[in-house]
Amino acid sequence: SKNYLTCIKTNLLTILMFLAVVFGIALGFGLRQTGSWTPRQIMYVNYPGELFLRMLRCLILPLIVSSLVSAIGSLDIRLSGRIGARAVAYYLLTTILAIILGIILVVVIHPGAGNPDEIARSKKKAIVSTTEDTLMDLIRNMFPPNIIQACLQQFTTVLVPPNSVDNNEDVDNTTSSNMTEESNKYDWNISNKYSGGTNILGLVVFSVALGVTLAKMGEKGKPLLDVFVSLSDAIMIITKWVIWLSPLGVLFLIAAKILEMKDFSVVVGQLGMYTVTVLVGLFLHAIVTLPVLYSIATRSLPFKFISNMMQAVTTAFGTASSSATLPVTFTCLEDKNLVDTRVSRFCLPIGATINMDGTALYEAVAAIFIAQVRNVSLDAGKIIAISITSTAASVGAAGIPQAGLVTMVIVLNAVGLPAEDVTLIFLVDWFLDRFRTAINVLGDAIGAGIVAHLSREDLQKMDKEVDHQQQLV
Ligand code: DAS
Repeated sequence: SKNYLTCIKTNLLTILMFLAVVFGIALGFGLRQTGSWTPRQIMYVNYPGELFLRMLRCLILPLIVSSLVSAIGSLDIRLSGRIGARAVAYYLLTTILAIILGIILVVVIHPGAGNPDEIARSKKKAIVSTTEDTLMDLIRNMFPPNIIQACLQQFTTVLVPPNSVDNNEDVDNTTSSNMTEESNKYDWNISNKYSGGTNILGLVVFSVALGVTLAKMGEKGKPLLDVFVSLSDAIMIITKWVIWLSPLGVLFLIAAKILEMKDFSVVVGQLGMYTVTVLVGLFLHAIVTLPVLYSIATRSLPFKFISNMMQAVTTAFGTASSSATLPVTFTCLEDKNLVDTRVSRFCLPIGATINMDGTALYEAVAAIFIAQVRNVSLDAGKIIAISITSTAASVGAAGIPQAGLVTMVIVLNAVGLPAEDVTLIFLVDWFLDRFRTAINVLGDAIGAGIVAHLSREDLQKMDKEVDHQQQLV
């Protein structure tokens, strides 16, 4: 009954989200009938949505840092170093394979064929960045000069909207800070140096380092680790609140976007192709990448193992939440696939938090799709930046509905795309969330199966030690 309660609660959110999208579209079209809207008026319609987006951005920093530090810090390096190492190696491998698959598909299918007016706009402001510039910038920002300053910068971005001063444009004080008359639209592009996006990457590197350090410190690191664990729980609760607000935010964001949009058929066509791209990617990852890895690692066919997990996969699809599905994932893995509980109890909670192949693939595809729609050219350096930040975004995303949307802002910021462009994919996010969550859970389960198989000698050794201890007593 608890599962069904969660299921209804989560579906309530999805139903609200769906209604918000429908009413947002209706409101947008309704307002368009009343005549043309000035950018300032559009800004007023968009304002509630802007507040919602800033709440999301406010959460990202503590969400990423606390979930990373608490998840990695809890890896009990001493007791199960080898199991932990195998689990983390599997998580990184499958996440990177998912991202590569996603990038190949979104470049080949090219769902976001450039809008004519976007092409004109981007030509005007094309800032040529070469691959090495981006890579140098990326590496430089992995180690921000001062972590505290990076944190403060991130929060000031959220609390005090900066004037979007581009490198080559003076802010014209007569118009409001974010209006640029000649482009005759609300200029969303809050320049990257304010957004703190690149600093988030640096904070991810710092968080992993801190997590590993705390894990190695054992008892001495426990007080600080406990702080991060409770911070992570607290942020998860706040994230849930904000996500409950998302229908309201989405309604106004979509209405404003529709008021602003000119050529519809292009956008609807693009979103359709984008959805197909993500679904094809998730499907291939589920029927090719994961089963092949399982067969290579365990020298056995994956069909029985995967069919035993189907109840968990469908629960994940229904709840759109890896965390809510955990009880079912445990049952399927331990009772049906007979995976050693020492491995499942270790891998599943951490996997549900940091191993999200579906989300990683989705973030990479979405970022490149938005760049295509904006007709922003992405050089190899930016593609690498998207890969790294998509990994970080999937690791940092909580196992709750629409978590991938919250951390999407990191990926967009890292390549200088306006965070507000998340609205382009709101229409389909609640739908795709189910599929990527199902893949996340399948990936966690297959990971636990592989790690258990590869660790059987270690587990037998642990058993012998325990028996030996018992004989001594
Ligand atoms: N819904 C998240 C999960 O539970 C995934 C996501 O939002 O991307 O895995």
